Amino acid sequence: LPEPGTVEFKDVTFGYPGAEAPVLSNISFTAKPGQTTAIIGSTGAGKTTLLNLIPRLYDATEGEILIGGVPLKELGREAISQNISAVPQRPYLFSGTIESNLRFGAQDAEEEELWEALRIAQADGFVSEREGQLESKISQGGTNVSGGQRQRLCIARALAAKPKTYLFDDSFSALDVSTDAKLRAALVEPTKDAAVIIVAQRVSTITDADQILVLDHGEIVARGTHEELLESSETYQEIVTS
Ligand code: DUT
Ligand code: MG
Repeated sequence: LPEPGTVEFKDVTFGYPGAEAPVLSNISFTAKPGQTTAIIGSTGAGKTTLLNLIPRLYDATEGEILIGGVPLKELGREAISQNISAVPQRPYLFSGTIESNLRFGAQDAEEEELWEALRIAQADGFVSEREGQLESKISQGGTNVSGGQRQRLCIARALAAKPKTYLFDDSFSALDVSTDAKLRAALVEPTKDAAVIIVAQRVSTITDADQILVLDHGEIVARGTHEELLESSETYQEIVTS
């Protein structure tokens, strides 16, 4: 059996209910623990849709997705939520405290572990400056923190859960280039045994990924490392220079 946390797509095709054309066609890849798999492609290419199939927000129309060698449909909701942390493209905070938001998926974490997650996510600074710190109130939807702060709190929440698989949907885009670089450097150690799948807009976020999948109109049109794709893929070259 593949290692726990491994994500395998086997010839996956998906169309939204009621839509005529599929949004994803014949997607096959393996994301291994200890590796970063990056997905890049223009807006509407199907990147978010692909990630959303992993925690079963939707089910594949054809083909199969396996986690640690087990088909998603046999895994059960609880195992899925315990093993996979997803940071969605529009990260969501619910009304409560910073702590209650971080504990979603990490109920038994020590307070020190929450701070460690905040440090990695480059969020410890602004949390420690807020009155009440971990007890500071978050309004419904997280409207009383900035977009970049919300993104980092959601990354901290994902880290606190210590999953085997991480899904980051464009999670670094609201950060300035320097915070983005610091955060990704800090992520290396805590995610080193997990399968990490990153959707990115900025090529600089993914140049060191173990494999990059180039998605275009719902198909993987090229794959490889940054250096390989610079040589082999016109679509990738266009993304890099755009
Ligand atoms: N789509 C739907 N219904 C949905 C979500 C998306 O029909 O609920 C369509 C819109 C688009 C395609 O699926 O034509 C792919 O959308 P997705 O959000 O997966 O694209 P993306 O690659 O994540 O785009 P972006 O870079 O803008 O986030
Ligand atoms: Mg998207």
